Amino acid sequence: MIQKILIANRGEIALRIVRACRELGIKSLAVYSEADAQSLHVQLADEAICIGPAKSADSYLRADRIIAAAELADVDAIHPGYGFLSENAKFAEQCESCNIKFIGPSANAIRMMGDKAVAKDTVKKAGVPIVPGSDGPIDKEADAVKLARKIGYPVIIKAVAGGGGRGMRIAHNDISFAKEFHVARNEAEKAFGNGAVYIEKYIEKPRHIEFQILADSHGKVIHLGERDCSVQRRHQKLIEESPSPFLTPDLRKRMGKASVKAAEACNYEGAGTIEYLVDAQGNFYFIEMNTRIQVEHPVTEEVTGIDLIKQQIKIANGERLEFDQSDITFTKHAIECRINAEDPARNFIPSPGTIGLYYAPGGHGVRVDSHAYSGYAIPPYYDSMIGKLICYGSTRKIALERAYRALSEYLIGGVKTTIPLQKAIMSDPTFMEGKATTAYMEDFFARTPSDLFNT
Ligand code: MV4
Repeated sequence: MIQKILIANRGEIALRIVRACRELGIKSLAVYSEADAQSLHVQLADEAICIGPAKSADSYLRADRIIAAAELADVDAIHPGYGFLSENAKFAEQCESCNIKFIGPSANAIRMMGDKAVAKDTVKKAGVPIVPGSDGPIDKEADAVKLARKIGYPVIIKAVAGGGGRGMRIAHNDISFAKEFHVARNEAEKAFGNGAVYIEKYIEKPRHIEFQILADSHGKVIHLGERDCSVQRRHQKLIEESPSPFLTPDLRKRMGKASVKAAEACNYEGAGTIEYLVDAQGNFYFIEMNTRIQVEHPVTEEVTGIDLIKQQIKIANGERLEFDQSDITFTKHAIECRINAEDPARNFIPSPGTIGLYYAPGGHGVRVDSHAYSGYAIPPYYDSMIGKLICYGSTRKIALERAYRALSEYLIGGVKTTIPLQKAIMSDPTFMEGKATTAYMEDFFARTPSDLFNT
């Protein structure tokens, strides 16, 4: 029985896990870097141990120090949150070898889904649609052109060692293919020290839609619906919502079934997310599986009423899921706006500093997951996200209006934030009509005067 959990993370997700532990009557141990000594999760956890200097490489990424703290405080489990070591198979194994439960899937599932080629092969065998393309890396231009013709232009050339949008080139015909193929290989070699590339059918202006999965250790797997994460800037999600304004009930059912099959194919345990690209015709293609809880998990929590962090802990405790697929209802609409301490007037570079006046919005249908407070010094060493505003209601229109109202109330003095940008998006007709694809932000910035979100 898990009685004490070490939280191997920081910021709002560490606070989120402290809160879930508190409600479950489980003790929480916060680990923190010297830069986070005044962070809220340190103050609210039952116990706290400093594991090193500010730099993540010397603290939050130091598996040895985290496990030493776990042993010192005699914890039963470690919750990795997201980022840092949350998808590090070796760390998961180290926890298990020290008889500490890693709250997440097996190291094997992390490893399988962490290798893009193995992940695609695994889900393809389970009958999940993947983007048509080369079977792994392709290095002869003649073979590549032949395949490009077979797939049908346009095609996208991706670096094997790339990811997150880095090392991608698009070709529209044989002529451009020859050029882009070599450019992609040279850029990959320079950027990642690995020039291997693969090709796929290019999905034009796709939506990025992901499905939340929950799987217990007794073989039961269910899905908790989707999150539309198409509004991204430079591959960083800005807004996530559920349900997707684009999915039809039939498409939702088919994608939900595919997601459960993907999780079953890797003997998944815990909370996981299957990511897809969806084209304008409603074809969906697997891109990757995330073997961790995600930043945007509150969107699913507010739509389904299920506390995902508590579920992770219960599953790690060996408990059976207490619901069936038929019990999962999608009666609300939720929208999450990520609040980053970034300066829109300076191309959204991080804007660390000390928060002055701080007032979080509230009222019906408003949730704020944040570790910010008045007087908090935002450290410059970590991700610039300082909170998440989740607004929900019985319809998308209510959720949208509520988000705009809540953003208008949200006061964070002393630092620049993305609040003005979020307000501009919430009142943008294209977004309000549910027409945003992954091409939306580029189009938004091209047509929106910057003084609308630079205030
Ligand atoms: C694609 C694509 C279109 N066609 N693959 C970008 C990062 C990585 N997650 C996958 N990405 C894409 N892969 C094919 N075959 C378009 C993107 C893409 C994208 C995907 C999801 C969310 C935002 C995106 C922004 C630009 C491009």
